[in-house]
Amino acid sequence: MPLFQKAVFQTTVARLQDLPGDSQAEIAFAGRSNSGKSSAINALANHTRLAFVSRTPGRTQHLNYFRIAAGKYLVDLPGYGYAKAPEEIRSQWEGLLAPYLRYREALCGLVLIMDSRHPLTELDLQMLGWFAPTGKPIHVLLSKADKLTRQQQDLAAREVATVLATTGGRCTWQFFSSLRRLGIGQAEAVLGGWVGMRAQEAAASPASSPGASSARKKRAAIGWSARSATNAGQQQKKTPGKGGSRGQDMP
Ligand SMILES: Nc1nc2c(ncn2[C@@H]2O[C@H](COP(=O)(O)OP(=O)(O)OP(=O)(O)O)[C@@H](O)[C@H]2O)c(=O)[nH]1
Ligand SMILES: [Mg+2]
Repeated sequence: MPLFQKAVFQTTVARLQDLPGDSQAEIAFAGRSNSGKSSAINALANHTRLAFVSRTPGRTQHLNYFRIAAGKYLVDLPGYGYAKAPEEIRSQWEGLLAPYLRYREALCGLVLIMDSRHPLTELDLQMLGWFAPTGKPIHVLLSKADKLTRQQQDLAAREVATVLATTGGRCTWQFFSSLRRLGIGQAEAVLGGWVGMRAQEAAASPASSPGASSARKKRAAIGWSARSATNAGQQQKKTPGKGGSRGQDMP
Protein backbone atom coordinates (compact mmCIF):
# COMPACT_ATOMS: atom_id res chain seq x y z
CA MET A 1 0.00 0.00 0.00
CA PRO A 2 1.37 3.46 -0.85
CA LEU A 3 2.81 5.17 2.20
CA PHE A 4 0.51 8.19 2.06
CA GLN A 5 -2.60 6.33 0.90
CA LYS A 6 -4.54 7.39 3.99
CA ALA A 7 -4.11 11.09 3.24
CA VAL A 8 -7.24 13.12 3.80
CA PHE A 9 -7.91 16.81 3.37
CA GLN A 10 -7.71 18.56 6.73
CA THR A 11 -7.91 22.32 6.33
CA THR A 12 -7.07 25.40 4.27
CA VAL A 13 -5.01 28.05 5.99
CA ALA A 14 -4.86 31.70 4.93
CA ARG A 15 -3.43 33.19 8.15
CA LEU A 16 -0.48 32.13 10.29
CA GLN A 17 -2.61 31.94 13.40
CA ASP A 18 -4.77 29.27 11.78
CA LEU A 19 -1.95 26.75 11.25
CA PRO A 20 -2.90 23.38 12.79
CA GLY A 21 -1.78 23.23 16.40
CA ASP A 22 -1.51 19.45 16.57
CA SER A 23 1.15 19.10 13.87
CA GLN A 24 4.31 17.30 14.87
CA ALA A 25 5.71 16.75 11.39
CA GLU A 26 4.77 18.25 8.07
CA ILE A 27 6.22 18.46 4.57
CA ALA A 28 5.59 21.47 2.35
CA PHE A 29 5.24 21.22 -1.44
CA ALA A 30 6.45 24.37 -3.17
CA GLY A 31 7.23 25.32 -6.73
CA ARG A 32 6.17 27.38 -9.67
CA SER A 33 2.55 27.67 -10.50
CA ASN A 34 1.48 24.77 -12.69
CA SER A 35 4.65 22.76 -11.95
CA GLY A 36 2.59 19.86 -10.64
CA LYS A 37 2.55 20.26 -6.84
CA SER A 38 -1.07 19.27 -6.34
CA SER A 39 -0.70 16.43 -8.84
CA ALA A 40 2.33 15.12 -6.96
CA ILE A 41 0.37 15.09 -3.69
CA ASN A 42 -2.45 13.23 -5.41
CA ALA A 43 0.00 10.73 -6.90
CA LEU A 44 1.66 10.12 -3.55
CA ALA A 45 -1.73 9.69 -1.90
CA ASN A 46 -2.81 7.43 -4.77
CA HIS A 47 -5.88 9.58 -5.12
CA THR A 48 -7.10 11.40 -8.22
CA ARG A 49 -8.78 14.40 -6.61
CA LEU A 50 -7.44 15.00 -3.15
CA ALA A 51 -5.57 18.18 -4.01
CA PHE A 52 -7.13 20.43 -6.64
CA VAL A 53 -5.38 20.15 -10.02
CA SER A 54 -5.95 22.64 -12.81
CA ARG A 55 -4.58 23.70 -16.15
CA THR A 56 -5.10 27.27 -15.02
CA PRO A 57 -2.01 28.38 -13.10
CA GLY A 58 -2.39 29.86 -9.65
CA ARG A 59 -5.34 27.79 -8.47
CA THR A 60 -3.84 26.81 -5.11
CA GLN A 61 -4.00 30.09 -3.20
CA HIS A 62 -3.63 29.13 0.44
CA LEU A 63 -1.89 26.42 2.46
CA ASN A 64 -3.83 23.20 2.02
CA TYR A 65 -3.21 20.60 4.70
CA PHE A 66 -3.55 16.88 4.04
CA ARG A 67 -3.30 14.61 7.05
CA ILE A 68 -1.21 11.51 6.36
CA ALA A 69 -1.17 10.15 9.93
CA ALA A 70 -1.97 11.50 13.40
CA GLY A 71 -0.18 14.84 13.71
CA LYS A 72 1.53 14.46 10.29
CA TYR A 73 0.73 16.45 7.18
CA LEU A 74 1.57 17.17 3.56
CA VAL A 75 1.07 20.87 2.82
CA ASP A 76 0.26 22.14 -0.67
CA LEU A 77 1.56 25.72 -1.02
CA PRO A 78 0.46 28.39 -3.49
CA GLY A 79 2.65 28.33 -6.59
CA TYR A 80 4.94 31.23 -7.44
CA GLY A 81 5.62 32.88 -10.78
CA TYR A 82 2.00 33.32 -11.73
CA ALA A 83 1.03 36.82 -12.79
CA LYS A 84 -0.59 38.45 -9.79
CA ALA A 85 -0.62 42.03 -8.61
CA PRO A 86 2.75 42.83 -6.97
CA GLU A 87 0.99 43.95 -3.80
CA GLU A 88 -0.88 40.66 -3.57
CA ILE A 89 2.35 38.68 -4.07
CA ARG A 90 4.17 40.66 -1.42
CA SER A 91 1.44 40.38 1.17
CA GLN A 92 1.08 36.62 0.62
CA TRP A 93 4.84 36.10 0.81
CA GLU A 94 5.54 38.36 3.78
CA GLY A 95 2.37 37.65 5.68
CA LEU A 96 2.17 33.89 5.28
CA LEU A 97 4.68 31.98 3.17
CA ALA A 98 7.98 33.48 4.31
CA PRO A 99 7.30 33.16 8.06
CA TYR A 100 5.77 29.73 7.51
CA LEU A 101 8.81 28.39 5.65
CA ARG A 102 11.31 30.03 7.97
CA TYR A 103 9.82 29.48 11.39
CA ARG A 104 7.31 26.64 11.30
CA GLU A 105 8.82 24.20 13.79
CA ALA A 106 6.77 21.23 12.63
CA LEU A 107 8.06 21.68 9.07
CA CYS A 108 10.51 18.80 8.46
CA GLY A 109 11.50 19.54 4.91
CA LEU A 110 10.59 21.09 1.58
CA VAL A 111 9.60 19.26 -1.57
CA LEU A 112 10.42 21.62 -4.41
CA ILE A 113 8.62 20.73 -7.62
CA MET A 114 10.23 21.87 -10.86
CA ASP A 115 8.89 21.10 -14.30
CA SER A 116 11.67 18.91 -15.68
CA ARG A 117 11.39 20.62 -19.08
CA HIS A 118 12.52 23.92 -17.59
CA PRO A 119 13.90 23.46 -14.09
CA LEU A 120 15.91 25.96 -12.04
CA THR A 121 14.06 29.09 -12.98
CA GLU A 122 15.11 32.30 -11.26
CA LEU A 123 12.33 31.89 -8.71
CA ASP A 124 13.28 28.24 -8.04
CA LEU A 125 16.83 29.37 -7.32
CA GLN A 126 15.54 32.08 -5.03
CA MET A 127 13.43 29.55 -3.16
CA LEU A 128 16.41 27.20 -2.81
CA GLY A 129 18.65 30.00 -1.62
CA TRP A 130 16.00 31.22 0.77
CA PHE A 131 15.13 27.86 2.35
CA ALA A 132 18.59 26.27 2.49
CA PRO A 133 19.71 28.35 5.52
CA THR A 134 16.97 26.73 7.64
CA GLY A 135 19.18 23.63 7.58
CA LYS A 136 16.14 21.50 6.76
CA PRO A 137 16.29 19.11 3.81
CA ILE A 138 15.02 19.91 0.32
CA HIS A 139 13.93 17.18 -2.07
CA VAL A 140 13.51 18.32 -5.68
CA LEU A 141 10.94 16.51 -7.80
CA LEU A 142 11.64 17.04 -11.49
CA SER A 143 8.02 16.72 -12.51
CA LYS A 144 6.30 15.80 -15.78
CA ALA A 145 9.32 13.65 -16.64
CA ASP A 146 7.05 11.69 -18.98
CA LYS A 147 7.41 14.62 -21.37
CA LEU A 148 11.20 14.29 -21.65
CA THR A 149 13.20 12.13 -24.01
CA ARG A 150 16.05 10.13 -22.58
CA GLN A 151 18.51 12.68 -23.92
CA GLN A 152 16.60 15.58 -22.39
CA GLN A 153 16.56 13.71 -19.07
CA ASP A 154 20.32 13.33 -19.18
CA LEU A 155 20.74 17.03 -19.81
CA ALA A 156 18.33 18.02 -17.06
CA ALA A 157 19.96 15.58 -14.64
CA ARG A 158 23.41 17.06 -15.25
CA GLU A 159 22.27 20.61 -14.84
CA VAL A 160 20.19 19.97 -11.73
CA ALA A 161 22.87 17.90 -10.00
CA THR A 162 25.46 20.56 -10.66
CA VAL A 163 23.40 23.48 -9.49
CA LEU A 164 21.98 21.77 -6.40
CA ALA A 165 25.44 20.79 -5.27
CA THR A 166 26.23 24.49 -4.98
CA THR A 167 23.21 25.54 -2.93
CA GLY A 168 24.80 24.70 0.38
CA GLY A 169 21.57 23.09 1.58
CA ARG A 170 20.71 19.45 2.19
CA CYS A 171 19.39 18.75 -1.31
CA THR A 172 18.36 15.55 -3.02
CA TRP A 173 16.48 15.21 -6.29
CA GLN A 174 14.78 12.75 -8.59
CA PHE A 175 12.64 12.57 -11.71
CA PHE A 176 8.92 12.24 -11.13
CA SER A 177 5.77 11.75 -13.16
CA SER A 178 2.36 11.95 -11.55
CA LEU A 179 0.79 11.00 -14.85
CA ARG A 180 2.72 7.77 -15.22
CA ARG A 181 3.20 7.27 -11.47
CA LEU A 182 6.96 7.09 -11.80
CA GLY A 183 9.29 7.94 -8.98
CA ILE A 184 6.65 7.41 -6.29
CA GLY A 185 8.56 4.79 -4.31
CA GLN A 186 11.70 6.91 -4.27
CA ALA A 187 9.80 9.97 -3.11
CA GLU A 188 8.05 7.92 -0.41
CA ALA A 189 11.39 6.71 0.87
CA VAL A 190 12.74 10.26 1.24
CA LEU A 191 9.58 11.87 2.60
CA GLY A 192 8.77 8.93 4.86
CA GLY A 193 12.22 9.31 6.39
CA TRP A 194 11.51 12.96 7.17
CA VAL A 195 8.26 12.31 9.03
CA GLY A 196 9.17 8.98 10.58
CA MET A 197 6.95 6.81 8.41
CA ARG A 198 8.47 3.75 6.88
CA ALA A 199 8.19 3.33 3.11
CA GLN A 200 6.62 0.00 2.30
CA GLU A 201 7.89 -0.20 -1.27
CA ALA A 202 10.61 -2.75 -0.65
CA ALA A 203 8.16 -5.06 1.07
CA ALA A 204 5.40 -4.37 -1.44
CA SER A 205 7.53 -5.07 -4.54
CA PRO A 206 9.35 -8.33 -4.00
CA ALA A 207 12.15 -8.92 -6.46
CA SER A 208 10.30 -11.96 -7.74
CA SER A 209 7.11 -10.11 -8.66
CA PRO A 210 6.51 -10.14 -12.41
CA GLY A 211 7.51 -6.90 -14.05
CA ALA A 212 9.14 -5.49 -10.94
CA SER A 213 12.61 -6.24 -12.15
CA SER A 214 12.21 -4.76 -15.61
CA ALA A 215 10.42 -1.73 -14.17
CA ARG A 216 13.28 -1.23 -11.75
CA LYS A 217 15.85 -1.58 -14.52
CA LYS A 218 13.98 0.95 -16.61
CA ARG A 219 13.78 3.38 -13.71
CA ALA A 220 17.47 2.97 -13.00
CA ALA A 221 18.28 3.55 -16.65
CA ILE A 222 16.42 6.83 -16.74
CA GLY A 223 17.42 7.95 -13.29
CA TRP A 224 14.24 7.72 -11.24
CA SER A 225 16.01 7.07 -7.98
CA ALA A 226 16.51 9.84 -5.46
CA ARG A 227 19.98 11.29 -5.63
CA SER A 228 21.96 13.35 -3.27
CA ALA A 229 22.88 16.60 -4.93
CA THR A 230 26.25 16.59 -3.24
CA ASN A 231 27.23 13.14 -4.42
CA ALA A 232 25.80 13.64 -7.86
CA GLY A 233 27.48 17.01 -8.03
CA GLN A 234 30.85 15.51 -7.20
CA GLN A 235 30.57 13.31 -10.25
CA GLN A 236 29.86 16.29 -12.46
CA LYS A 237 32.67 18.40 -13.78
CA LYS A 238 30.47 20.94 -15.53
CA THR A 239 30.41 24.48 -14.19
CA PRO A 240 27.07 25.52 -12.73
CA GLY A 241 24.84 26.81 -15.51
CA LYS A 242 22.45 28.95 -13.53
CA GLY A 243 23.78 28.69 -10.04
CA GLY A 244 25.07 32.18 -9.54
CA SER A 245 21.84 34.09 -9.36
CA ARG A 246 20.25 33.12 -6.08
CA GLY A 247 18.57 35.97 -4.34
CA GLN A 248 17.16 36.49 -0.88
CA ASP A 249 14.10 38.38 -1.98
CA MET A 250 11.68 35.58 -2.77
CA PRO A 251 9.36 35.80 -4.59
N1 LIG B 1 2.22 15.22 -18.50
C1 LIG B 1 2.11 15.48 -17.20
N2 LIG B 1 1.31 16.49 -16.78
C2 LIG B 1 1.24 16.75 -15.46
C3 LIG B 1 1.98 15.99 -14.51
N3 LIG B 1 1.75 16.51 -13.29
C4 LIG B 1 0.88 17.54 -13.48
N4 LIG B 1 0.56 17.70 -14.78
C5 LIG B 1 -0.36 18.69 -15.34
O1 LIG B 1 0.13 20.01 -15.05
C6 LIG B 1 -0.96 20.91 -14.78
C7 LIG B 1 -0.74 21.58 -13.44
O2 LIG B 1 -0.79 20.60 -12.41
P1 LIG B 1 -1.08 21.01 -10.88
O3 LIG B 1 -0.81 19.79 -10.07
O4 LIG B 1 -2.42 21.64 -10.74
O5 LIG B 1 0.05 22.10 -10.64
P2 LIG B 1 0.29 23.02 -9.36
O6 LIG B 1 1.76 23.16 -9.23
O7 LIG B 1 -0.44 22.47 -8.18
O8 LIG B 1 -0.35 24.39 -9.84
P3 LIG B 1 -0.84 25.65 -8.93
O9 LIG B 1 -1.75 25.13 -7.86
O10 LIG B 1 -1.52 26.52 -9.93
O11 LIG B 1 0.39 26.30 -8.37
C8 LIG B 1 -2.24 20.05 -14.86
O12 LIG B 1 -2.81 20.23 -16.15
C9 LIG B 1 -1.74 18.64 -14.67
O13 LIG B 1 -2.57 17.67 -15.28
C10 LIG B 1 2.81 14.90 -14.99
O14 LIG B 1 3.48 14.17 -14.25
N5 LIG B 1 2.83 14.71 -16.34
MG1 LIG C 1 -1.92 23.34 -7.00
